[in-house]
Amino acid sequence: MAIKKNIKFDLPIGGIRAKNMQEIREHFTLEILEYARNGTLVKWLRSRKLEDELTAVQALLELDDDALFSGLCTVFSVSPRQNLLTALAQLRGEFNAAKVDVSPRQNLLTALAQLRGEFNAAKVGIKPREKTLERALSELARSVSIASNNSGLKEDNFLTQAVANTNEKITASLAKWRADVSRQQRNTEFREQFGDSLLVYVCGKVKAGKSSIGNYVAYGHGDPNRSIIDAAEPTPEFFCEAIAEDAKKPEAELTAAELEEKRKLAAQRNLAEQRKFAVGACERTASIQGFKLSGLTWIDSPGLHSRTEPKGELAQGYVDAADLILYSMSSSQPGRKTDLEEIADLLQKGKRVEVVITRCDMTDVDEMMLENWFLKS
Ligand SMILES: Nc1nc2c(ncn2[C@@H]2O[C@H](COP(=O)(O)OP(=O)(O)O)[C@@H](O)[C@H]2O)c(=O)[nH]1
Ligand SMILES: [Mg+2]
Repeated sequence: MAIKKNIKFDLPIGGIRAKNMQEIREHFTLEILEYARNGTLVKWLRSRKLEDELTAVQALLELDDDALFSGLCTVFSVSPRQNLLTALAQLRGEFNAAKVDVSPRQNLLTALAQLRGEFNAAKVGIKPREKTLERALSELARSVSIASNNSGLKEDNFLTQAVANTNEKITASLAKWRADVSRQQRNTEFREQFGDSLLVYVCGKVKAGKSSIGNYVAYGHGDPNRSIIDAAEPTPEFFCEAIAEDAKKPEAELTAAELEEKRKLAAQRNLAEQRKFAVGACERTASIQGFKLSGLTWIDSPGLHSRTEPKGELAQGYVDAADLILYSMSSSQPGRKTDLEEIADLLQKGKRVEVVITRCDMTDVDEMMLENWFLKS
């Protein structure tokens, strides 16, 4: 005959682990109902040898939830007032949890939806203005060239050299303006792929928490499971782009190492199809992943200074076109020399950079080792 073992265990309830009836009474919450239904309460009473209560609870199990709960209140001598207070405390906890869930990300989504509307409205007037600007620049260039060729002055006139110098300066300024305009246009064309949304580019070292932040913005969760992904509303649209030059060569021309890299890239692309960023992945492929959500395009760069750091034009294109660069650093190793150099470089390019410190919730192993070392010495 099998012997039933009644191993003692504490009942997690109302934020504590109850060892006796009094602790349950003082921390009584609706959790008790679930414990009664799934058999945990019966096991707990049996393990504590509380025979009378055990019999009473077993007799209640046929009842519906309301009757069962009020019966459990009687068994545990919980007064209706106490009952009310615990219900209120539980409600407050639920409100707080809901608040945490809704506020920052929901606010961001609302702001982004609004932003998309503003982008669309602004776009309507941009094309004609660009054409007007282009016409004015061509007209100016033509006038300068006519003026420089027809000054009407004799070659030995002392003003001839002054006019030539001035024209040279004007021509140089014009060339610079034209270069600025065409760079701006290239950015605009590049940006058109993103539906003119707010472009956020996340960079930082490998394991700095970049992908987790991206997933949080996309789904409200750092590493969402399938059900969170399927239920997401609005739905982020994930994409992946190869930036390694090798990725464009025909397979027959690739070396074994390049082929391997290409295979990894395909795996990475697969991850993009998973509709989230891979968290904790050791990035070894040069690819850029991102998602579009409402008025936002979010780009997750592979870690900077990683072995296959992207130096391609595409990565640079994203950086140039980005409205905001989030520079992520782990709180265990913030502000390393290379991080600061990278940030200084971005700031010099006139980019708006915000630093995000991740893993603030964690005690680093190094800190713990240091503490132990101090204790020992
Ligand atoms: N505890 C904690 N872990 C984090 C945090 N951010 C990221 N992680 C973990 O750190 C590891 C690396 O994160 P990941 O987002 O893949 O970094 P990435 O390489 O910069 O994209 C993963 O195991 C994450 O779960 C955080 O704020 N707190
Ligand atoms: Mg990552």
